[in-house]
Amino acid sequence: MANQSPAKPGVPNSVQPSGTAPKAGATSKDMQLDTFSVNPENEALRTNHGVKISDDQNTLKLGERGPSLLEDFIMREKITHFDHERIPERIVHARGAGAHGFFQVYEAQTELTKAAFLRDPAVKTPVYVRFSTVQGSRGSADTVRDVRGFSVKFYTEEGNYDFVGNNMPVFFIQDAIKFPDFVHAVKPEPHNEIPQGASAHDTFWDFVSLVPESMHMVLWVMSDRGIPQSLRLMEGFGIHTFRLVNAAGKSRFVKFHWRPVLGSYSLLWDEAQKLAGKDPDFNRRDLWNAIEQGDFPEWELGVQIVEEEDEHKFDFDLLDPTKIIPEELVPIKMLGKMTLNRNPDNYFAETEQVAFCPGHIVPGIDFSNDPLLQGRLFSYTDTQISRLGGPNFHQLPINRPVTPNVNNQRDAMHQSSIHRGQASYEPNSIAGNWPKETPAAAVDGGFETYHERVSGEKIRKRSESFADHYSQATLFWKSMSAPEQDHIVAAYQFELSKVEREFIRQRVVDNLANIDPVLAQRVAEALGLTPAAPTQPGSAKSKSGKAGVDVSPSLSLMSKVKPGIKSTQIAILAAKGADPKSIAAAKTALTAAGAHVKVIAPMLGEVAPGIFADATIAGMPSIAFDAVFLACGEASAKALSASGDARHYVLEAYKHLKAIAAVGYGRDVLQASHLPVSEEGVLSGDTANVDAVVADFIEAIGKHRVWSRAAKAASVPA
Ligand code: HDE
Repeated sequence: MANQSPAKPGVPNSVQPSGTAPKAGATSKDMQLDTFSVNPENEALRTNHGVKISDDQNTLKLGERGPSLLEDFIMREKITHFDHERIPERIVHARGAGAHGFFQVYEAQTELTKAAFLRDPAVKTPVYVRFSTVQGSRGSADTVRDVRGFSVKFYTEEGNYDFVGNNMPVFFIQDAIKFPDFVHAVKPEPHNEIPQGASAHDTFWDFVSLVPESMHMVLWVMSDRGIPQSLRLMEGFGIHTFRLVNAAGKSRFVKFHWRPVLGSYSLLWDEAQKLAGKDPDFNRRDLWNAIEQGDFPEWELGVQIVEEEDEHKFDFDLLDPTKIIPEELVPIKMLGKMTLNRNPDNYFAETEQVAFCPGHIVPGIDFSNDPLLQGRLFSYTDTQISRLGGPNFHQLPINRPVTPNVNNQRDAMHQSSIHRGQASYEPNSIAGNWPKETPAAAVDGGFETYHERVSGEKIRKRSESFADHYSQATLFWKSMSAPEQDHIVAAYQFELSKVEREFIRQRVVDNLANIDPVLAQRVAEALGLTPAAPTQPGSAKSKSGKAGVDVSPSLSLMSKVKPGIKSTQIAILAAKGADPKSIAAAKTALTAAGAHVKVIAPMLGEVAPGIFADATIAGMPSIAFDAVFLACGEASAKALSASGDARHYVLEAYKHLKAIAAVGYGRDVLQASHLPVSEEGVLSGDTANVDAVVADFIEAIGKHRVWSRAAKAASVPA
């Protein structure tokens, strides 16, 4: 059947306001994006060239049974466009999720920088953020062990500033020229394109074990930081040392940090692996849902500041991207807060087409000579030229600054501006020499590079000050809590068990001996190996007598747990015959504390008068939740106790160190699962005491995991 045209006569079918934006509080970027959005509502179906289409069901044919006619410009246009709908995915960081929001500085940072967005607490600077994994392709799973990208485009009043960081504060290599080698090694292997979204394979471990500068970063990846529970709950780091420059031209070195307001948490490896199959979109779904539910993710932006004259006071080189500045040596000063409050309207137009580059900076921010950063400044714009099809990618709506971007750059693929005038060069006298340069100034000036004095020989050489590859790895290992150390050991054991060549496994273990003999020994045991004696032992103590620390408690995720249960996900496990009063009481208290509660049952439908299941046991497994509550009547408890899937649900939550609560007959399900009815993190009571049980449950969830249960949980089959 041909479509009936719903078009209103006289309404142009070009740029229409979208259905979702802008709302009250819209930023300048929201309003700019809105002028590009297209809303199909009440519009006639037309060709790309504006002709109304009367039949979108049938190709033009010679007779009802064909053949099809080349003349069919409507079919040809549709198929041709479809044939070209995909663009190359990013060579790294291909899988990502994005969101809109804003950044606001707490107070004017005039002494630190002349950057306008850091000088005025009244200004809300629009941002677009993209989080990503690194190794896997666009369709890979979210919860793999990997580094996460953390990119923020600030649409400032002085042009775009791109923060292009990661969720770990160091990197694998010290010099950009090694990046293609590193990426070739970590990506799926070239002969069979295996494995997807994983570093557990020979080429990765071959490369990193031959490049000891990677050892510190590899340890971070093997730690719980490699499997964040949520994109909303991970820290972000600029990694390199940058400069902030004030209006008087004074420069200071800085390291940038993003700290989630709700704290930082990670998955357990078993959860991460299962989620990769049961919900490969786990992290992006969580980000999307949080924003839709009004749980707007927030991060504080902080800086560690080092005065120019203190550049050489540390045990390591500030230009070496494989090193952190321990917070115990230089504390973080919080500058402001970022809030993500709007999901994108269109994944491709926004998240896929956004193009970041660490070279996009504004007056008041500048680079350091970190050789990894210097290489990145070139790579990012270069890669967009093939990924986004030419040098005009800055004209894509998501990439446009909210300032004008007038200059004499002309033409090229996909030019979408109509540049007026005859003079596209400077100097010119026929157009009054417009557009003109702006001299550098304290306010609203042109960009001026920091006047750094440098001299030296042209040379291809790594600085001696970059040579200690193990001490900070040792510091990281020593700063972990016991469960975190256990997880690191298990991660190395898992990854190396997937490496086919024994000489590579041996080389890794030998490298680990330089970090810590106990770490090396524990990893080696599971691989049937013996570590060699350390050749360049790292030391958590300062080797040079310069500033150093033995242990840095702020490196442990245990120090990041924040009180409260805001935005956690709680499952109420029930079956037909559940106890409606307990469910209602638990729901009310948990929701009031900021959690999101779902009733999970073997089947959809009513589980108690007026209470319906939100999802099934198979559809939303326990790994999708932070805690499990059992509120059963007798019949419900009987059904759950008899169900292997239901008992597995509770056992799995127990194994993953989650808080569990049971009231009334709910305790029978724990017993049927051979679990204790009461111990730390397992709360239970009569239905008359439901409020008290829920209060203890909330406190237990706030601790994130019941670490004291770890040894017992290891024997639970789930
Ligand atoms: Fe990247 N990196 N990178 N990288 N990187 C890319 O740019 C590159 C490095 C990071 O959400 C690419 O647009 C080189 C460090 C993020 O779109 C590419 C070197 C850090 C993203 C590129 C590095 C990062 C990228 C691929 C070594 C943390 C995703 C697609 C000198 C500070 C951005 C693209 C997004 C993406 C090059 C090392 C973070 C090829 C040459 C260190 C978060 O240009």
